[in-house]
Amino acid sequence: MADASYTPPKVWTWDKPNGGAFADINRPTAGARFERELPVGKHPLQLYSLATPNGQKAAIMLEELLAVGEAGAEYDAFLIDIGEGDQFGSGFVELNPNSKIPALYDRSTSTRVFESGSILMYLAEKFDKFLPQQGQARAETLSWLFWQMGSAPFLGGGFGHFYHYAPEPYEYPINRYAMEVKRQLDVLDQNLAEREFLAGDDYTIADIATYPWYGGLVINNSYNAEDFLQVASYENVVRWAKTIEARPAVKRGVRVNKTSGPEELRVRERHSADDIS
Ligand SMILES: N[C@@H](CCC(=O)N[C@@H](CS)C(=O)NCC(=O)O)C(=O)O
Repeated sequence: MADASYTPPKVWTWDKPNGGAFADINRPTAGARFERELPVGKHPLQLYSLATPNGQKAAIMLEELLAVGEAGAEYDAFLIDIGEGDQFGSGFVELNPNSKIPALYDRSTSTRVFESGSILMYLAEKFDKFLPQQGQARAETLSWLFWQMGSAPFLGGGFGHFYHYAPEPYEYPINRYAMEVKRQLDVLDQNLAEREFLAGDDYTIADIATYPWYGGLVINNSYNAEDFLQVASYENVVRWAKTIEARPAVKRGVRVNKTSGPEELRVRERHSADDIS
C-alpha cells in the first residue's frame, strides 16, 4: 500500500529518521563522525568486518586461501559493529571512505582495499588462486563476479529491505523487487544447469561472492522469504549452494566476526585458526 498523500517537495531535506531497521545510522553525508584508531593485529592482512553476506565473502576467501596452504593469508579479523556506527570512526573511514564493511589492509604492501569484490580480486591476484590468470576463463569469472556485485543490492537493499526490514509492507516495491530477485535466481539457475560452478568447472571468487547472498536465500531462509519466493524451485542453485556450504573453509568463514545466531557459532574476532574451533 503506497502513501497516496505524499507529494515529494521540490528539494529533499533530511529532517528525521525514516523508520525501519538501520534508520538511526543513516545520514545523507559521508566522512568520519568521530575519531577512533583501528586496532592492528600481528598478521600482514587485517580484515575489518562483520558477518553479513558482504563481510562473509572476505573471510571465506581468506579461509579458502589458508585451506590450500597459503600461509601468507594468515589474518586478523576485527569486528566493525555497523549497528553501533563503528564504520564512521576516522580509522575505518581512512580504509573505506564509503563507511561500509568489509575493508582490508595489507600491511606488507601498505595497501587499503574496500568493496568486497575488489577485496576478492586483490587476494586472488596476490596469491594466484581462485581466479584464472587469463583468457576466456578469467573473463567468465570476472563477469559473474561483477554480475553479483551489481545484482546483490537489488536483493538486499531492494527486496530484503522492503520485505523484511521496512517499518511496514508496501506492495509496489515488494512486487518490483520480488520480480527482480526471482529473475536473478532464474539467471543463476539456468547457468548452473550447465555447469558445476558459476564460471565453469572450477570454484572461483565468483562463487565465493555469490554464495553468501543467493546461497543464503535458497538454503538459509534469508529474510524469511523461502515460501514467498519459492526458492526450492531453483534446484540448480540449491545444489550449488549445498556444495559450497559443505566446504570446511566456508563453514569457518561464515562465522568470522559473527555476533548473532547460536552463541557457539559466533567468532567476534579472529587472530588464529584456534579462534574458530
Ligand atoms: N558494495 C559494498 C557494500 C558493502 C555494504 O553494503 N556493507 C554493509 C553491510 S552488508 C555496511 O557496512 N553497512 C553499513 C552502513 O551502511 O552504514 C561491498 O560489496 O563491499
